[in-house]
Amino acid sequence: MQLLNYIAGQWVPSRSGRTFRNLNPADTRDCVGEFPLSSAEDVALAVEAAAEAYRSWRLVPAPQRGEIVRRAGQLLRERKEELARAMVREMGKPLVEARGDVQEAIDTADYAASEGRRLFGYTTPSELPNKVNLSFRMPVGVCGIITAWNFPIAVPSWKIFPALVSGNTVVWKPSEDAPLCANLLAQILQEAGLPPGVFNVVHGDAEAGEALVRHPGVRLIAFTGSTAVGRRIATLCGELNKKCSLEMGGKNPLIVLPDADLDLALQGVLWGAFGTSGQRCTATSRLLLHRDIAEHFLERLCAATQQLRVGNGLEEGVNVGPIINARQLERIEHYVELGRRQGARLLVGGHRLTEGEYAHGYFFAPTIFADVTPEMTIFREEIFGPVLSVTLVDSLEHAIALANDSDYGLSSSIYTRDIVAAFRAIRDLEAGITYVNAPTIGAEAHMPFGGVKATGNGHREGGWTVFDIFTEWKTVYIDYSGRLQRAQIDVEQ
Ligand code: UN1
Repeated sequence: MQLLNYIAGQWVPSRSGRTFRNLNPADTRDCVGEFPLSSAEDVALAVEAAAEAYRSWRLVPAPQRGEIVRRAGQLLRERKEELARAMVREMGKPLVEARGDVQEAIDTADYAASEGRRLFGYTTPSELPNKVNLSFRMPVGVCGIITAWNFPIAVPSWKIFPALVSGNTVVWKPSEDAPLCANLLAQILQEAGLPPGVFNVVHGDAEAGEALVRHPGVRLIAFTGSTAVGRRIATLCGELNKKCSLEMGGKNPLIVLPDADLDLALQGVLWGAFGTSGQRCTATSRLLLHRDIAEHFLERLCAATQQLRVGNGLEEGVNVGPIINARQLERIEHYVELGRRQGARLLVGGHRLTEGEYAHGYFFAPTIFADVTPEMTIFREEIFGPVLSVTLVDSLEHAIALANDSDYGLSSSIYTRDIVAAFRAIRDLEAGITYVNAPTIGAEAHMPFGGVKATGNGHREGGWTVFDIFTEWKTVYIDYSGRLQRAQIDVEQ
Protein backbone atom coordinates (compact mmCIF):
# COMPACT_ATOMS: atom_id res chain seq x y z
CA MET A 1 0.00 0.00 0.00
CA GLN A 2 1.40 3.36 -1.08
CA LEU A 3 0.83 6.16 1.43
CA LEU A 4 1.51 9.86 1.05
CA ASN A 5 2.44 13.11 2.71
CA TYR A 6 -0.32 15.54 3.62
CA ILE A 7 0.55 19.05 2.47
CA ALA A 8 -1.79 22.02 1.94
CA GLY A 9 -4.81 19.75 2.26
CA GLN A 10 -3.57 17.38 -0.47
CA TRP A 11 -2.15 13.86 -0.32
CA VAL A 12 1.15 13.99 -2.22
CA PRO A 13 4.25 11.80 -2.77
CA SER A 14 7.74 13.07 -2.00
CA ARG A 15 9.20 15.21 -4.79
CA SER A 16 12.04 12.76 -5.29
CA GLY A 17 9.70 9.77 -5.38
CA ARG A 18 11.84 8.05 -2.71
CA THR A 19 10.00 5.84 -0.23
CA PHE A 20 10.55 3.68 2.84
CA ARG A 21 8.73 0.56 4.00
CA ASN A 22 7.08 0.19 7.39
CA LEU A 23 6.89 -3.39 8.71
CA ASN A 24 4.76 -5.01 11.39
CA PRO A 25 7.20 -5.72 14.26
CA ALA A 26 5.25 -8.82 15.33
CA ASP A 27 5.50 -10.28 11.83
CA THR A 28 7.85 -8.60 9.39
CA ARG A 29 6.30 -10.46 6.45
CA ASP A 30 3.44 -7.99 6.85
CA CYS A 31 4.34 -4.67 5.22
CA VAL A 32 2.09 -1.96 6.67
CA GLY A 33 2.82 0.41 3.82
CA GLU A 34 5.30 2.33 1.75
CA PHE A 35 5.69 5.98 2.75
CA PRO A 36 7.43 9.02 1.23
CA LEU A 37 11.06 9.46 2.26
CA SER A 38 10.89 13.23 2.23
CA SER A 39 13.71 15.69 1.76
CA ALA A 40 14.20 19.38 2.53
CA GLU A 41 12.22 20.20 -0.60
CA ASP A 42 9.09 18.45 0.70
CA VAL A 43 9.54 20.04 4.11
CA ALA A 44 9.78 23.47 2.46
CA LEU A 45 6.49 22.91 0.61
CA ALA A 46 4.78 21.98 3.86
CA VAL A 47 6.23 24.97 5.73
CA GLU A 48 5.13 27.31 2.94
CA ALA A 49 1.61 25.89 3.12
CA ALA A 50 1.60 26.27 6.90
CA ALA A 51 2.90 29.84 6.70
CA GLU A 52 0.20 30.76 4.17
CA ALA A 53 -2.53 29.13 6.27
CA TYR A 54 -1.28 30.88 9.41
CA ARG A 55 -2.29 34.25 7.98
CA SER A 56 -5.98 33.41 8.34
CA TRP A 57 -5.94 30.63 10.99
CA ARG A 58 -4.52 32.92 13.65
CA LEU A 59 -7.55 35.20 13.13
CA VAL A 60 -10.15 32.45 13.59
CA PRO A 61 -11.62 32.90 17.09
CA ALA A 62 -10.06 30.43 19.52
CA PRO A 63 -13.42 28.87 20.52
CA GLN A 64 -14.01 28.03 16.83
CA ARG A 65 -10.54 26.55 16.51
CA GLY A 66 -11.41 24.55 19.60
CA GLU A 67 -14.62 23.30 17.96
CA ILE A 68 -12.64 21.72 15.12
CA VAL A 69 -10.39 19.97 17.64
CA ARG A 70 -13.49 18.84 19.52
CA ARG A 71 -14.80 17.29 16.29
CA ALA A 72 -11.44 15.58 15.79
CA GLY A 73 -11.85 14.14 19.30
CA GLN A 74 -15.32 12.91 18.37
CA LEU A 75 -13.99 11.21 15.23
CA LEU A 76 -11.23 9.61 17.27
CA ARG A 77 -13.92 8.25 19.56
CA GLU A 78 -15.88 6.82 16.63
CA ARG A 79 -12.81 5.28 15.03
CA LYS A 80 -11.09 4.21 18.24
CA GLU A 81 -11.09 0.49 17.50
CA GLU A 82 -9.87 0.89 13.91
CA LEU A 83 -7.06 3.22 15.05
CA ALA A 84 -6.07 0.95 17.91
CA ARG A 85 -5.81 -2.05 15.57
CA ALA A 86 -3.77 -0.09 13.04
CA MET A 87 -1.49 0.95 15.89
CA VAL A 88 -0.92 -2.62 17.06
CA ARG A 89 -0.11 -3.67 13.53
CA GLU A 90 2.41 -0.93 13.06
CA MET A 91 4.13 -0.68 16.44
CA GLY A 92 3.10 -3.79 18.33
CA LYS A 93 1.68 -2.75 21.70
CA PRO A 94 -1.15 -4.95 23.02
CA LEU A 95 -4.63 -3.93 21.86
CA VAL A 96 -5.85 -2.75 25.28
CA GLU A 97 -2.87 -0.42 25.49
CA ALA A 98 -3.45 0.82 21.94
CA ARG A 99 -7.03 1.67 22.88
CA GLY A 100 -5.63 3.57 25.86
CA ASP A 101 -3.32 5.47 23.53
CA VAL A 102 -6.26 6.62 21.39
CA GLN A 103 -8.23 7.44 24.54
CA GLU A 104 -5.40 9.71 25.70
CA ALA A 105 -5.74 11.63 22.43
CA ILE A 106 -9.51 11.88 22.91
CA ASP A 107 -8.99 13.27 26.41
CA THR A 108 -6.42 15.72 25.06
CA ALA A 109 -8.84 16.87 22.35
CA ASP A 110 -11.55 17.51 24.95
CA TYR A 111 -9.23 19.48 27.16
CA ALA A 112 -7.63 21.49 24.34
CA ALA A 113 -11.01 22.24 22.75
CA SER A 114 -12.34 23.67 25.99
CA GLU A 115 -9.20 25.77 26.39
CA GLY A 116 -10.37 27.60 23.26
CA ARG A 117 -12.89 29.27 25.58
CA ARG A 118 -10.26 30.15 28.18
CA LEU A 119 -6.72 30.90 27.00
CA PHE A 120 -6.76 33.28 29.96
CA GLY A 121 -4.58 36.33 30.06
CA TYR A 122 -4.07 38.66 33.03
CA THR A 123 -5.33 42.15 33.70
CA THR A 124 -3.45 44.04 36.38
CA PRO A 125 -3.50 47.57 37.74
CA SER A 126 -1.12 50.10 36.25
CA GLU A 127 1.22 52.11 38.44
CA LEU A 128 -0.09 55.24 36.67
CA PRO A 129 -3.60 56.74 36.76
CA ASN A 130 -5.99 56.32 33.83
CA LYS A 131 -4.07 53.46 32.35
CA VAL A 132 -4.73 49.71 32.14
CA ASN A 133 -2.36 46.77 31.75
CA LEU A 134 -3.39 43.59 29.96
CA SER A 135 -1.74 40.50 28.62
CA PHE A 136 -2.84 38.05 25.93
CA ARG A 137 -1.67 34.66 24.74
CA MET A 138 -0.69 34.90 21.07
CA PRO A 139 0.15 32.05 18.70
CA VAL A 140 3.81 31.48 17.91
CA GLY A 141 3.51 30.80 14.15
CA VAL A 142 4.45 27.69 12.20
CA CYS A 143 5.30 24.88 14.64
CA GLY A 144 7.47 21.92 13.68
CA ILE A 145 6.50 18.77 15.56
CA ILE A 146 8.73 15.71 15.70
CA THR A 147 7.56 12.63 17.58
CA ALA A 148 8.47 9.06 18.51
CA TRP A 149 6.62 5.87 17.61
CA ASN A 150 5.76 4.48 21.05
CA PHE A 151 2.63 6.61 21.58
CA PRO A 152 1.81 7.26 17.94
CA ILE A 153 -1.57 8.94 18.49
CA ALA A 154 -1.43 10.16 22.10
CA VAL A 155 1.89 12.00 22.22
CA PRO A 156 1.47 13.80 18.85
CA SER A 157 -2.00 14.90 19.96
CA TRP A 158 -0.52 16.36 23.17
CA LYS A 159 1.33 18.78 20.93
CA ILE A 160 -0.85 19.14 17.83
CA PHE A 161 -4.24 19.87 19.46
CA PRO A 162 -3.04 22.63 21.83
CA ALA A 163 -0.87 24.08 19.05
CA LEU A 164 -3.91 24.35 16.77
CA VAL A 165 -6.27 25.73 19.40
CA SER A 166 -3.65 28.38 20.22
CA GLY A 167 -3.75 29.58 16.58
CA ASN A 168 -0.54 28.03 15.28
CA THR A 169 -0.19 26.01 12.12
CA VAL A 170 1.71 22.73 12.15
CA VAL A 171 4.15 20.67 10.14
CA TRP A 172 4.51 17.23 11.70
CA LYS A 173 7.33 14.80 11.02
CA PRO A 174 6.12 11.59 12.64
CA SER A 175 8.37 8.65 13.40
CA GLU A 176 9.19 6.43 10.45
CA ASP A 177 8.14 3.53 12.70
CA ALA A 178 4.55 4.77 13.05
CA PRO A 179 3.63 6.64 9.86
CA LEU A 180 0.25 4.96 9.32
CA CYS A 181 -1.14 6.33 12.58
CA ALA A 182 0.06 9.78 11.48
CA ASN A 183 -1.92 9.54 8.26
CA LEU A 184 -5.02 8.36 10.12
CA LEU A 185 -4.75 11.34 12.46
CA ALA A 186 -4.31 13.65 9.46
CA GLN A 187 -7.45 12.18 7.84
CA ILE A 188 -9.35 12.84 11.04
CA LEU A 189 -8.20 16.45 11.26
CA GLN A 190 -9.09 16.92 7.60
CA GLU A 191 -12.56 15.47 8.17
CA ALA A 192 -13.00 17.59 11.30
CA GLY A 193 -12.84 20.62 9.04
CA LEU A 194 -9.36 22.01 9.45
CA PRO A 195 -8.63 24.40 6.56
CA PRO A 196 -5.91 23.25 4.10
CA GLY A 197 -2.35 24.03 5.20
CA VAL A 198 -3.17 24.44 8.89
CA PHE A 199 -1.88 20.93 9.55
CA ASN A 200 0.65 19.08 7.39
CA VAL A 201 2.40 15.73 7.62
CA VAL A 202 5.82 15.11 6.10
CA HIS A 203 7.14 11.56 6.42
CA GLY A 204 10.79 10.64 6.49
CA ASP A 205 13.85 10.14 8.62
CA ALA A 206 16.42 12.41 10.24
CA GLU A 207 16.96 14.26 6.96
CA ALA A 208 13.38 15.56 6.94
CA GLY A 209 13.51 16.21 10.69
CA GLU A 210 16.64 18.29 10.40
CA ALA A 211 15.25 20.23 7.44
CA LEU A 212 12.19 21.05 9.53
CA VAL A 213 14.29 22.30 12.43
CA ARG A 214 16.46 24.40 10.11
CA HIS A 215 13.70 25.91 7.99
CA PRO A 216 13.60 29.66 8.67
CA GLY A 217 9.79 29.69 8.44
CA VAL A 218 9.45 27.41 11.48
CA ARG A 219 9.31 29.36 14.75
CA LEU A 220 9.06 26.50 17.25
CA ILE A 221 10.07 22.85 17.49
CA ALA A 222 8.27 20.49 19.86
CA PHE A 223 10.02 17.14 20.13
CA THR A 224 9.57 13.79 21.87
CA GLY A 225 12.33 11.23 21.42
CA SER A 226 15.83 10.30 22.42
CA THR A 227 18.14 12.55 24.41
CA ALA A 228 20.77 12.38 21.66
CA VAL A 229 18.39 13.73 19.01
CA GLY A 230 16.88 16.22 21.46
CA ARG A 231 20.31 17.69 22.20
CA ARG A 232 20.96 18.08 18.47
CA ILE A 233 17.63 19.88 18.07
CA ALA A 234 18.33 22.10 21.08
CA THR A 235 21.72 23.05 19.64
CA LEU A 236 20.23 23.96 16.27
CA CYS A 237 17.34 25.85 17.86
CA GLY A 238 19.84 27.73 20.02
CA GLU A 239 21.82 28.80 16.97
CA LEU A 240 18.70 29.69 15.02
CA ASN A 241 16.95 31.36 17.95
CA LYS A 242 13.87 29.15 17.87
CA LYS A 243 11.62 28.22 20.71
CA CYS A 244 11.98 24.53 21.48
CA SER A 245 10.30 22.11 23.84
CA LEU A 246 11.93 18.75 24.43
CA GLU A 247 10.67 15.53 26.00
CA MET A 248 13.52 13.05 26.13
CA GLY A 249 14.65 9.99 28.00
CA GLY A 250 14.06 8.60 31.45
CA LYS A 251 15.58 6.08 33.85
CA ASN A 252 12.64 5.95 36.16
CA PRO A 253 13.04 4.56 39.68
CA LEU A 254 10.37 2.75 41.68
CA ILE A 255 11.00 2.44 45.43
CA VAL A 256 9.40 -0.30 47.52
CA LEU A 257 9.61 0.11 51.31
CA PRO A 258 8.92 -2.76 53.73
CA ASP A 259 5.64 -1.29 54.97
CA ALA A 260 4.13 -1.18 51.47
CA ASP A 261 1.22 -3.25 50.23
CA LEU A 262 3.57 -5.73 48.57
CA ASP A 263 0.94 -7.35 46.34
CA LEU A 264 0.12 -3.95 44.94
CA ALA A 265 3.79 -3.07 44.54
CA LEU A 266 4.38 -6.29 42.65
CA GLN A 267 1.62 -5.51 40.18
CA GLY A 268 2.96 -1.99 39.84
CA VAL A 269 6.49 -3.16 39.02
CA LEU A 270 5.23 -5.62 36.42
CA TRP A 271 3.07 -3.05 34.67
CA GLY A 272 5.63 -0.24 34.96
CA ALA A 273 8.57 -2.30 33.72
CA PHE A 274 7.01 -4.50 31.07
CA GLY A 275 3.94 -2.58 29.84
CA THR A 276 4.53 -1.49 26.22
CA SER A 277 7.56 -3.84 26.40
CA GLY A 278 9.29 -1.18 28.51
CA GLN A 279 9.21 1.12 25.51
CA ARG A 280 7.94 4.20 27.33
CA CYS A 281 9.95 7.19 28.41
CA THR A 282 8.16 6.71 31.73
CA ALA A 283 8.91 2.96 32.02
CA THR A 284 10.00 1.63 35.39
CA SER A 285 13.61 0.73 34.65
CA ARG A 286 15.12 0.76 38.16
CA LEU A 287 13.57 -1.05 41.10
CA LEU A 288 14.99 0.22 44.41
CA LEU A 289 13.93 -2.51 46.77
CA HIS A 290 14.32 -2.47 50.53
CA ARG A 291 16.70 -5.18 51.69
CA ASP A 292 14.32 -6.51 54.36
CA ILE A 293 11.72 -7.63 51.84
CA ALA A 294 14.00 -8.31 48.88
CA GLU A 295 14.28 -12.06 48.82
CA HIS A 296 10.62 -12.94 48.92
CA PHE A 297 9.61 -10.00 46.70
CA LEU A 298 12.12 -10.91 44.00
CA GLU A 299 11.09 -14.53 44.05
CA ARG A 300 7.49 -13.58 43.44
CA LEU A 301 8.44 -10.93 40.88
CA CYS A 302 10.45 -13.42 38.84
CA ALA A 303 7.65 -15.97 38.94
CA ALA A 304 5.12 -13.37 37.82
CA THR A 305 7.44 -12.13 35.06
CA GLN A 306 7.75 -15.63 33.69
CA GLN A 307 3.96 -15.80 33.58
CA LEU A 308 3.71 -12.77 31.29
CA ARG A 309 2.50 -13.74 27.86
CA VAL A 310 4.70 -12.31 25.10
CA GLY A 311 3.22 -12.22 21.61
CA ASN A 312 1.36 -10.41 18.88
CA GLY A 313 -0.54 -7.54 20.50
CA LEU A 314 -3.70 -8.41 18.58
CA GLU A 315 -3.98 -11.75 20.35
CA GLU A 316 -6.14 -12.16 23.38
CA GLY A 317 -4.22 -12.39 26.64
CA VAL A 318 -0.92 -11.00 25.37
CA ASN A 319 0.75 -8.79 28.00
CA VAL A 320 3.97 -7.88 26.21
CA GLY A 321 4.22 -7.14 22.49
CA PRO A 322 7.26 -7.05 20.21
CA ILE A 323 10.18 -4.62 20.13
CA ILE A 324 9.77 -1.91 17.52
CA ASN A 325 12.55 -2.83 15.07
CA ALA A 326 15.75 -4.82 14.53
CA ARG A 327 18.00 -1.93 15.55
CA GLN A 328 16.25 -1.54 18.89
CA LEU A 329 16.31 -5.29 19.47
CA GLU A 330 20.08 -5.25 19.00
CA ARG A 331 20.38 -2.31 21.34
CA ILE A 332 18.54 -4.21 24.06
CA GLU A 333 20.76 -7.25 23.52
CA HIS A 334 23.79 -5.03 23.78
CA TYR A 335 22.65 -3.65 27.16
CA VAL A 336 21.86 -7.12 28.46
CA GLU A 337 25.34 -8.22 27.45
CA LEU A 338 26.82 -5.21 29.25
CA GLY A 339 24.77 -6.03 32.34
CA ARG A 340 26.19 -9.56 32.37
CA ARG A 341 29.75 -8.45 31.73
CA GLN A 342 29.66 -5.74 34.39
CA GLY A 343 28.55 -8.25 37.03
CA ALA A 344 24.80 -7.89 37.36
CA ARG A 345 22.96 -11.13 38.15
CA LEU A 346 20.43 -12.19 35.51
CA LEU A 347 17.29 -13.48 37.22
CA VAL A 348 14.94 -14.00 34.27
CA GLY A 349 14.88 -13.47 30.50
CA GLY A 350 17.92 -11.90 28.88
CA HIS A 351 17.38 -13.30 25.41
CA ARG A 352 15.46 -12.92 22.18
CA LEU A 353 12.45 -15.11 21.46
CA THR A 354 12.83 -16.64 18.04
CA GLU A 355 10.95 -19.94 17.86
CA GLY A 356 7.41 -20.71 16.66
CA GLU A 357 5.07 -17.73 16.84
CA TYR A 358 8.10 -15.47 17.38
CA ALA A 359 9.97 -16.55 14.25
CA HIS A 360 9.02 -13.56 12.11
CA GLY A 361 8.97 -10.77 14.70
CA TYR A 362 11.23 -8.84 17.05
CA PHE A 363 10.56 -10.38 20.44
CA PHE A 364 12.58 -10.17 23.64
CA ALA A 365 11.89 -11.98 26.89
CA PRO A 366 11.03 -9.77 29.88
CA THR A 367 14.32 -9.48 31.76
CA ILE A 368 15.33 -8.77 35.35
CA PHE A 369 18.83 -8.13 36.64
CA ALA A 370 19.63 -8.11 40.36
CA ASP A 371 22.77 -6.81 42.13
CA VAL A 372 22.83 -3.78 39.86
CA THR A 373 25.14 -1.05 41.15
CA PRO A 374 25.10 2.65 40.23
CA GLU A 375 28.34 2.28 38.28
CA MET A 376 26.80 -0.16 35.83
CA THR A 377 25.62 1.01 32.42
CA ILE A 378 22.22 -0.67 32.87
CA PHE A 379 21.65 1.48 35.98
CA ARG A 380 22.44 4.68 34.09
CA GLU A 381 21.36 4.49 30.44
CA GLU A 382 17.87 4.32 29.03
CA ILE A 383 17.38 0.91 27.40
CA PHE A 384 13.81 1.37 26.08
CA GLY A 385 13.00 -2.29 26.34
CA PRO A 386 11.69 -4.91 28.81
CA VAL A 387 14.72 -4.83 31.09
CA LEU A 388 14.43 -4.08 34.81
CA SER A 389 17.43 -3.41 37.05
CA VAL A 390 17.11 -4.17 40.75
CA THR A 391 19.22 -2.49 43.43
CA LEU A 392 18.76 -3.12 47.14
CA VAL A 393 18.45 -0.20 49.55
CA ASP A 394 18.76 0.09 53.35
CA SER A 395 16.50 3.07 54.00
CA LEU A 396 14.29 5.71 52.42
CA GLU A 397 17.25 8.11 52.33
CA HIS A 398 19.38 5.55 50.57
CA ALA A 399 16.60 4.90 48.04
CA ILE A 400 16.15 8.59 47.31
CA ALA A 401 19.90 9.13 46.91
CA LEU A 402 20.07 6.26 44.41
CA ALA A 403 16.92 7.41 42.62
CA ASN A 404 18.50 10.82 42.14
CA ASP A 405 21.82 9.37 41.04
CA SER A 406 20.77 9.68 37.41
CA ASP A 407 21.15 12.10 34.54
CA TYR A 408 17.41 11.82 33.95
CA GLY A 409 14.41 13.03 35.90
CA LEU A 410 11.10 12.15 34.27
CA SER A 411 8.98 9.85 36.39
CA SER A 412 9.43 8.23 39.82
CA SER A 413 7.41 6.16 42.22
CA ILE A 414 7.27 5.04 45.83
CA TYR A 415 5.25 2.25 47.42
CA THR A 416 4.69 2.82 51.12
CA ARG A 417 1.86 3.22 53.62
CA ASP A 418 3.89 5.68 55.66
CA ILE A 419 2.66 9.18 54.91
CA VAL A 420 5.90 10.73 56.16
CA ALA A 421 7.97 8.62 53.77
CA ALA A 422 5.60 9.45 50.92
CA PHE A 423 5.85 13.21 51.47
CA ARG A 424 9.63 13.06 51.84
CA ALA A 425 9.82 11.25 48.52
CA ILE A 426 7.50 13.78 46.88
CA ARG A 427 9.76 16.56 48.13
CA ASP A 428 13.13 14.99 47.44
CA LEU A 429 12.83 12.90 44.27
CA GLU A 430 14.34 14.84 41.37
CA ALA A 431 11.68 14.12 38.78
CA GLY A 432 8.91 15.90 36.91
CA ILE A 433 6.40 13.27 38.08
CA THR A 434 6.13 11.28 41.32
CA TYR A 435 3.58 8.51 41.88
CA VAL A 436 2.64 7.21 45.31
CA ASN A 437 1.46 3.59 45.33
CA ALA A 438 1.27 3.52 41.53
CA PRO A 439 3.94 2.69 38.96
CA THR A 440 5.95 5.26 36.99
CA ILE A 441 3.67 5.05 33.95
CA GLY A 442 0.13 6.28 33.51
CA ALA A 443 0.18 10.05 33.18
CA GLU A 444 -3.22 11.67 32.59
CA ALA A 445 -3.81 14.11 29.76
CA HIS A 446 -4.94 17.04 31.89
CA MET A 447 -1.86 17.19 34.12
CA PRO A 448 1.58 18.65 33.37
CA PHE A 449 3.90 16.08 31.80
CA GLY A 450 7.66 16.41 31.55
CA GLY A 451 10.89 16.02 33.42
CA VAL A 452 13.92 17.68 34.92
CA LYS A 453 17.65 17.25 34.27
CA ALA A 454 18.47 15.52 30.96
CA THR A 455 14.82 14.62 30.37
CA GLY A 456 13.63 18.02 29.30
CA ASN A 457 14.36 21.68 28.89
CA GLY A 458 11.94 23.20 31.35
CA HIS A 459 8.64 22.75 29.50
CA ARG A 460 5.58 20.73 30.45
CA GLU A 461 3.12 19.27 28.00
CA GLY A 462 -0.38 18.24 29.04
CA GLY A 463 -3.15 20.12 30.80
CA TRP A 464 -2.83 23.87 31.10
CA THR A 465 0.97 24.04 30.96
CA VAL A 466 1.26 22.99 27.31
CA PHE A 467 -0.20 26.37 26.36
CA ASP A 468 2.95 28.00 27.72
CA ILE A 469 4.81 26.17 24.97
CA PHE A 470 2.48 27.04 22.12
CA THR A 471 1.78 30.70 22.93
CA GLU A 472 3.81 33.87 23.40
CA TRP A 473 2.69 36.59 25.76
CA LYS A 474 1.66 39.94 24.33
CA THR A 475 1.68 42.70 26.93
CA VAL A 476 -0.60 45.66 26.27
CA TYR A 477 -0.70 49.07 27.98
CA ILE A 478 -3.62 51.38 27.28
CA ASP A 479 -3.24 54.94 28.50
CA TYR A 480 -6.46 56.96 28.53
CA SER A 481 -5.12 59.89 30.54
CA GLY A 482 -4.66 62.04 27.44
CA ARG A 483 -1.16 63.09 28.51
CA LEU A 484 2.34 61.69 28.41
CA GLN A 485 2.79 59.54 31.50
CA ARG A 486 6.28 58.21 32.11
CA ALA A 487 6.47 54.86 33.89
CA GLN A 488 8.78 54.85 36.95
CA ILE A 489 9.27 58.62 36.61
CA ASP A 490 5.85 60.25 36.90
CA VAL A 491 4.81 57.95 39.73
CA GLU A 492 4.17 59.79 43.02
CA GLN A 493 6.65 58.31 45.51
C1 UN1 B 1 6.01 8.40 26.51
O1 UN1 B 1 6.46 7.29 26.77
O2 UN1 B 1 6.57 9.14 25.66
O3 UN1 B 1 2.51 8.12 31.38
C2 UN1 B 1 4.74 8.94 27.08
C3 UN1 B 1 2.57 7.30 30.48
C4 UN1 B 1 1.83 7.60 29.18
C5 UN1 B 1 2.64 8.50 28.32
C6 UN1 B 1 4.05 8.03 28.04
N1 UN1 B 1 0.56 8.19 29.49
O4 UN1 B 1 3.20 6.28 30.58
